[in-house]
Amino acid sequence: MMETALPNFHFHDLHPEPEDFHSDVIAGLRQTPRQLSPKFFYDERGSQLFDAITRLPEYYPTRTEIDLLQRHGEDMADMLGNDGLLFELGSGSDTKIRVLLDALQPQTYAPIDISREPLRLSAGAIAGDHPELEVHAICTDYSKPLALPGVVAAKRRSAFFPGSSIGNFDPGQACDLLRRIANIIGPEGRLLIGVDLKKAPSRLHAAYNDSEGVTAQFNLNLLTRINRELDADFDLAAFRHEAFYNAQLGRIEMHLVATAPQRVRIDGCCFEFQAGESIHTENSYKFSVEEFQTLAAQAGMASLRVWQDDDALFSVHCLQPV
Ligand code: AVJ
Repeated sequence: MMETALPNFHFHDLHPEPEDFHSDVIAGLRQTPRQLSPKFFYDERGSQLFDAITRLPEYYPTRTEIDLLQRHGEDMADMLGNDGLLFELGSGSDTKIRVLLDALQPQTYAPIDISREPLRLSAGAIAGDHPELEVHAICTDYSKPLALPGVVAAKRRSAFFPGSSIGNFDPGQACDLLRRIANIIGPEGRLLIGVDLKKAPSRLHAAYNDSEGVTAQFNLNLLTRINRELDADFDLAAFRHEAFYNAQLGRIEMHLVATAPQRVRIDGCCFEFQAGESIHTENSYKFSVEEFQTLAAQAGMASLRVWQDDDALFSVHCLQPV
């Protein structure tokens, strides 16, 4: 591949366990209620579908966050500082980092993602377009403890964690993840993090039940991936997408609901589904500014600045370990 020949592009494959998918799926489907991790959505097709979601009229987070980065990029760059090392967690799409790189001039950009080929492509393209930037792409699962390659250890460090991906984690896990990020960036480091805000449930509902059914395809693609990679026989026509706002827990929940009783085989294991039984595939927590500041404080981070749009749809926080 041409990108790998670029002198400023380095790819560190930390080989996120391929067996994880197999055992996580089997273990998750054996639980009551059944569940699958949203980190598995992003195979090639899933990443394409997520990209399509970000362009939907109902899905406000991506365009609102990009607009915040465009409007306040200089302010953000002032908070993060130039010439250092910028990590990015879960860099599925490169649009946001490109906007940030227009304002910020880091010496090194180190995107971390579990999806190997999309990471290679987007990081390689950035290296090609920014010959002065050292790009160290790191293929690993950032939801697990990180052992980062030595080449990216030194220097003034900051991290960029856009998209409200933090909302995928339960509060306890989110706190652990923020703590790990704080350890990676160190006491002088800064974290720029996108956080989706609480708002009218109808607005949230529309964002996860789009009229074109793209979110439904994205959710159902998880079963397609299991069929292909784990030698399973899910009948996709027998599951439907469900997404709703759980106000008590402050989160959107996505489920795949069996529309009829059925039996599914996954690599020799048999699973029986009753009609109406669901597989919980994703949580997407929503925060007020104060709620997120409280969470950050529990992880040992202080919120130095918060940017939000005029309609209070989305926020970007700059955090620092305390
Ligand atoms: C990538 C986790 C931020 O929760 O909004 C979009 C994923 N799921 N539509 C989100 C998603 C359904 C997205 N995050």
